[in-house]
Amino acid sequence: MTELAEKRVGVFGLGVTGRAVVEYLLKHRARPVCIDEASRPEKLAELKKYANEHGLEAHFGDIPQGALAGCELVVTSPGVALDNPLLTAAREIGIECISEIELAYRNCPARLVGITGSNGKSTTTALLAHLLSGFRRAVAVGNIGRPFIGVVDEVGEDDVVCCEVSSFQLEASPSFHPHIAAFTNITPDHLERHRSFANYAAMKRSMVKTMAEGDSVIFNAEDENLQPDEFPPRPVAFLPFSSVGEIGPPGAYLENGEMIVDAGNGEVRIAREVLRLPGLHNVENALAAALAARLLGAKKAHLEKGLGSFEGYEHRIEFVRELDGVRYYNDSKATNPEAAVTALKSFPQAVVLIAGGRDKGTDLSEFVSLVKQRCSHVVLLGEAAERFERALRDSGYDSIARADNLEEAVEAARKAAEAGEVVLLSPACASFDMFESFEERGVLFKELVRKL
Ligand code: UMA
Repeated sequence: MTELAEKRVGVFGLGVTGRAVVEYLLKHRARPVCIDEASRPEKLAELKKYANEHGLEAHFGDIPQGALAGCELVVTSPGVALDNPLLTAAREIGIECISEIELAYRNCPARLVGITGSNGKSTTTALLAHLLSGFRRAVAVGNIGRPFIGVVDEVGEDDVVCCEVSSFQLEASPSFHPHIAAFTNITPDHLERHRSFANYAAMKRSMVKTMAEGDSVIFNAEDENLQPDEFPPRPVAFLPFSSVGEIGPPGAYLENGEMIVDAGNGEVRIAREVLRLPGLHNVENALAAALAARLLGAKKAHLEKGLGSFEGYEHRIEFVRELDGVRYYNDSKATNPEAAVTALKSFPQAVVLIAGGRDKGTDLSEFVSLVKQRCSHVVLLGEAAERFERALRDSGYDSIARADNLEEAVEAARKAAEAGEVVLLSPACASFDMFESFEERGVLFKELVRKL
């Protein structure tokens, strides 16, 4: 437990994470000192309103260098890079700077599962909580959109916290210790922050650094970056999963239309078709979640019922509506090219793709190749539009339109799509050039599609 009463605690960033931290600190009688570097006037006005309503000491916009000087602890938001000058200055004068998930971990009595990877981690997190909730109390938190700190006071020792963990959150989490860690896959993402793929992959794998005897690491056996000898050495059990071929025991795999799951406590077989989510990537997510669920006591009946009733995750290949024989899907959560590739692979029909947003500078070769194979037309928007268009045209693909905003993009996609085709928003980019979050982008897309 962190003793917080009467302590001045810095809160860096007042987004979803920072606000949950503020509420926790106030409840535990600490004195939050909030800083946020936002500069847009509307955002500043909204931050000031929040700070006034909660009676907070707060500094916004251009923050004075010593703003955090009197704090005993600083809790940072994931979007704030560790080398931010204000954080560096705080560390230089001996102030501990930690992530929100670290603060939550230090104060959480529940069993903890950490789920990370470049893609599939939100679905796996939501699915695991769903599987567990058939027989014990479980919550899905973390990068999925609900901060971990917000549930710490609600859970007990017998509950399970399923925490989706991003590489950003791991940066300032020295003692964060899941009892079970699951890794879906690692492909290049967030290189603008981590500078190289090697750094990014190592940051992800660092989630196991505190794990101990009796703990388990679930990993995708087909991913060369997730082999056991790539991880920091720890005395843990490694449980592989594979959608390609037999593995283990212990392990989980797909064979002849069956998902075979053995976490070292007996084999369970479940028909592939029980799972309602499309695509092989969702089989992988299900295998990972099923292994974790078995370790936490799920029986065959719990898995069967849970896998069969899971509807998927909002903003991830989410069906919106059918109009004039065209099916519209919202995949706003696809914030990198690999996620968009996965989405494109899950449709047998031709796709009119809406893509673009804040560019992360990642490699586009596989994305370009999938667009050429699967897309009848592409509508590009946002900061990335230029680079994406160049990459596509250089490869000989030229059924491309540009849109200034999402409304125009939806309209252009509607005009281009023919009956039997799919219109898919799968941006392959972050949303922050035009939206507050991928959720806001997805919600607007659905609204626009429903109005067509
Ligand atoms: N800010 C600064 N200085 C900075 C950066 C941000 O002052 O250098 C301020 C901004 O002005 C803003 C606030 O900090 O007011 C935003 O903080 P944030 O960017 O950490 O965002 P939150 O709203 O707290 O949302 C974060 C995650 N955002 C990021 O990692 C960028 C959300 O993941 C997560 O759902 C939420 O915490 C709850 O845990 C989003 C995401 O894109 C979905 N994640 C990446 C991904 O999935 O690929 C990692």
